[in-house]
Order: sequence, then structure tokens, then C-alpha cells
Amino acid sequence: MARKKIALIGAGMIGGTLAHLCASKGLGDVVLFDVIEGLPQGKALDLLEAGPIEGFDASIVGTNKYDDIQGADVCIVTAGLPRKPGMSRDDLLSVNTKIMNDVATNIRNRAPNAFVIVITNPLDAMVTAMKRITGFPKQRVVGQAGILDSSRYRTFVAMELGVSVQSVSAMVLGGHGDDMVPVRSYCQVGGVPVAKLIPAARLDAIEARVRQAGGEIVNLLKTSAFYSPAHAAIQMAEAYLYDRKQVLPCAALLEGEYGVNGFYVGVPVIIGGGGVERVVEIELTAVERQALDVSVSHVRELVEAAQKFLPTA
Ligand code: TXD
Repeated sequence: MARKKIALIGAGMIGGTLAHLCASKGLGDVVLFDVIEGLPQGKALDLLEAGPIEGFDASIVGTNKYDDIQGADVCIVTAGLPRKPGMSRDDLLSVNTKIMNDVATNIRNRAPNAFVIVITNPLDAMVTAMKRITGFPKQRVVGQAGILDSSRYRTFVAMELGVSVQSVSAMVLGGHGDDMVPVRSYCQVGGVPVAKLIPAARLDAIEARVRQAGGEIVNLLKTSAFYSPAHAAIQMAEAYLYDRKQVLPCAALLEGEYGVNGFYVGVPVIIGGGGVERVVEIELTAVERQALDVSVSHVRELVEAAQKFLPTA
């Protein structure tokens, strides 16, 4: 049986980390694509030369030719510009929408059966463009944001209480912008609701930090986070490749769920061998519901603004 083929579109900070994770976890043969000559080839060769030490033996190819992604089983897309200090995710809209148009067209033509995970920002608009241009079923086009945002929430709660991150479960829903919604009523520490362990004012501060956590890293690094988004996308790819049926917060196309129709929004979904197999609807408090509505209206504005950078349907 042939190995699975994983195409990574974009060989920058996240793309390179994705390649490293795919290789070390043995997820499949890796094709690393970028428009910059030498960049994907150099990273692929460097990784290949680490293979004998770690024992990973998959093929790792760097390329500037889309023909090499032919027949990929999974495509993870990071192509585009990242934020610089002072920029919002939305500032990337025009340039990254045009890039997404090109990437999506090539995925549609060469990897028509792939499960596609979009990471490029502004995430909700980019995954919408990917869905529209590929025309793939909604089960096979999904955006990564919620796993990372939830992981940040879990990190900060664990730091606050001095407990293992493994004891903290949490969910951040909505768009991947500063109005994302950390859902306090579903955050638990060893099964105990977080509100019983941390005073409300501290939780307010922790949730504010979660919303700004991407910017906090940009200010330190002068570019976006890359380890954590890569780990998050790999969790999604593994859930698909191993049919895990894992409940994960991801940007999924809603068609009536949560009262939203026709937009990608971060919600809990089940990812398995069928891709995004189901959207899980959870009950929210009135405050959380209102925050989700605000976040969704922002997603709607962004998606509409992105239209002018796409070819007319
Ligand atoms: O959780 C999330 N969704 C995110 C998203 C968290 C952090 C960062 N996130 C976004 O991912 C970030 O704002 C960017 O939009 C993407 C990729 O971030 P990365 O840090 O990997 O950016 P790099 O290092 O600049 O890499 C992007 C690569 C770079 O090598 C470019 O040459 C390439 O994309 N690129 C292209 N590849 C293919 N095709 C085209 N047209 C193209 N244009 C640029």
C-alpha cells in the first residue's frame, strides 16, 4: 500500500514546521511547495538529511512546480503573507485572497480528492475562498484556528493554576480575529468548571490575553507564531488520516447550525476519515451567544470584502 501524500503549500515558517512534523510522525510522503526558488528544496533536503538520525524514511520533496502535488491526499495551505507588528489579520486580505485564488485553482486541478486544511490569514475569508474556488464538498475544506486559540486558552489557565495543560480542556469559537469567543462555560480543569477555580476578574484577563495572543507573539517575533499553528493543523490531518473521529474546534462551513448559513465559523466539529463529518452544536450562555453573533458578523464583513479580489463566479 502506498504511503499517503501530503502537500504543504507554502514553505515558510509554518510550512517548514509542518514538513518537520509530518516527517517525524511518519504521516506520509511530503511535498513542500513554494513560489520562492530554493526555499522548499533547501528545507526538504535539510529534513531528508535528518532522516537517518531519527529514522524517518518518507520521501520529502521541495518544489516550485504544482505538478508535484498531483494526487495529494492532504493539502495544508500556508501560502501568503504573515502579519508584521501593528498589522491586523484583516490587513492581509487583498494580497492573500489573490494568492488563495491561485493555490485553490492548482489544488482543484491536481489534487481533486484531497482533504484541504487552510491556515493562511485572515483565516475565515481564506478558507471560504478555498471552498468556493475548489468547489470541493464542505467536508473536505476546513480552516485551522480554533485548535490553536483553544490551546492558548488551555496554556494560560494551566499557568494560572500551576497544573498540567493536559488537565485543562477548553474551546474557543467564532472567527479567528480579536473578537473570537473563549467559551468559559465549557472550560474545565480535571472536569471542574474553570469558574469554580479562578475568580471572574482573572478569567476576564486570561480571555483577553487569549484574544490578543497572536499579536503578543507578533510583537515578540516580528512575524506570526509558527510552532503552535503547525501542531494544530497536524492534529487535524492526523484525525483525518487515522479516522480518529476527534472533536476539534475548526472553521467549518455552517449551513443552518448555530443559526448561521453559508459562512465558515469556528465551531466544534468531528474530524474522521470522511473529513469534517459533523458540526457539533453546543448550548451557549446568552453572553457567549451574543459574542458569537458579533464574531460572525465580522466574518461576514471580511468574506464580503474578499469578494472583490476573486474572479466573479
Ligand atoms: O492559526 C492560524 N490560522 C494562523 C495563521 C496562525 C499564525 C499565522 N497564520 C498565517 O499563516 C499567517 O498570517 C500567514 O498568512 C500564514 C503563513 O504564515 P508563515 O509564518 O508560515 O508565513 P511565511 O513564513 O511568510 O510563509 C509563507 C510562505 C512564504 O514562503 C511565501 O513565499 C509563500 O508562502 N507564498 C506562496 N506560496 C505558494 N504560492 C503563492 N502564490 C505564494 N505566495 C507566497
